Amino acid sequence: MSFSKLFFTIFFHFLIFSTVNSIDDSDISIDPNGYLLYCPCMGRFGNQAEQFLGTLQFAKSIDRTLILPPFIEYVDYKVTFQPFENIFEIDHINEYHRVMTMNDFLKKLSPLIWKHENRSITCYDSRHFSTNNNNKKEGCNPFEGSPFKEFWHHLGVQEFPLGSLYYKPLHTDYNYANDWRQKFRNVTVLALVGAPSSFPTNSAAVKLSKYIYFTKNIMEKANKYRMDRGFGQKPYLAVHLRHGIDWIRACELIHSNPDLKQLFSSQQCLGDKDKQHRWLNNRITFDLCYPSFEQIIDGIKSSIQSYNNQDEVKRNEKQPIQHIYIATDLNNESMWLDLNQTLAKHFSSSSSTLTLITPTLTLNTIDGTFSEYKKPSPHFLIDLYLLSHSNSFIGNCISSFSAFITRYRLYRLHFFHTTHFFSFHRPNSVHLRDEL
Ligand SMILES: Nc1nc2c(ncn2[C@@H]2O[C@H](COP(=O)(O)OP(=O)(O)OP(=O)(O)O)[C@@H](O)[C@H]2O)c(=O)[nH]1
Ligand SMILES: [Mg+2]
Repeated sequence: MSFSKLFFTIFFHFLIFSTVNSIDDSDISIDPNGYLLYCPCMGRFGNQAEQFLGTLQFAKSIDRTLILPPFIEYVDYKVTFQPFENIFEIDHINEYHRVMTMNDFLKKLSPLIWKHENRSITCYDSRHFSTNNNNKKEGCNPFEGSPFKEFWHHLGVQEFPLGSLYYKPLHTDYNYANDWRQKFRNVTVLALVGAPSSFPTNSAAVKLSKYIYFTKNIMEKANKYRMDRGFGQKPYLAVHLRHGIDWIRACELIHSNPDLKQLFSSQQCLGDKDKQHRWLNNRITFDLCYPSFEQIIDGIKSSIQSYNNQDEVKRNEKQPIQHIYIATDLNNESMWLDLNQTLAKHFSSSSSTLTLITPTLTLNTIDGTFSEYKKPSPHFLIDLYLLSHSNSFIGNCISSFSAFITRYRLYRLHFFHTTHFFSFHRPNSVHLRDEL
């Protein structure tokens, strides 16, 4: 073949290949059952992640493609957005139900099926914000309040010309699926002002955690951080300590409501109405929310002992845990020094030493020495990943951030025996294991 012939053959192939590719990209089919779009406008990551599961279950029950919203994050009190697909893999979620990224929807579908003039907004009933009766505007008022306004503006939506649709008296619950299908059969893109899921969500939705996979990007960042902090390849206990001032204030609710049966994500420990949860009558105690220093020490001691007492560890087939990773909403260095000192006393008879890895200090129990880690504290997603994948974990029964980790460990990784909570012992009689 002459050079010019070869050149044209290659050029031709390139032309065909690139054309096919571009056809593939733009050839996006439209779901005849329509789409579900919503603002994850309630709470921070833990709440949004839990309501995502309820919403996914709901989207399947009404048989619409779910458009994946970004996660809303508050950085220095400013609303910011993290595309869903930057955090979690969408292919695995697609195994359960049809989903698409917000980006794809806005770029490829919105110009076809969600043009400006076709947009309506849906809510349960009129939402009023103004305290002044004369200013009360009927409707979903989707731009009222934060992060509502920022969310729709982020999508490039300034207006819903078709106005508000109400779903009252229905509920955003899969048991009402048929009514939803009927009622909104003519609405191609059902845009909801908030997540169509309760919080906390139902126990069937909790199990959808098995479709949650972190992206390679998050995994690599977390593993790099782990190497940087000197415990790459080492087994570790990860603890989630919530003790910031806002958290303590939230825990105070328990003192003022002694009969409280549910608070935030307490169902991860105390169960819901599910028959399997026979410890339902357990009351919420302050210690579950805000464990004392002694309870933190007890939790760490018993988790390490139960891991290191395994036969495989004793036979040297598995390394013992010698690293404790502390993820927290408040980096309290004096507390880390106290923890290190107290753990040193408790573990003085064992031959091994412990290393505590906190956001800014790495401490050693053998001689109380510590070094400073001068780089920025980890982003909460790094903490989330490292807590989720730790060899042993201790969480907070009330925290929805902990609840993400608990669900992920139980339903995705099947880490039952190494998932613990501060100040709480799951009764042995109740084992979720059978259903995993
Ligand atoms: N980096 C980091 N941030 C955390 C940790 N725990 C909590 N946070 C931050 O605090 C937020 C907690 O909010 P949620 O995710 O809703 O969890 P929650 O436990 O229900 O807390 P509240 O919203 O305060 O009720 C997270 O989104 C993080 O920004 C942690 O261990 N590490
Ligand atoms: Mg929360």
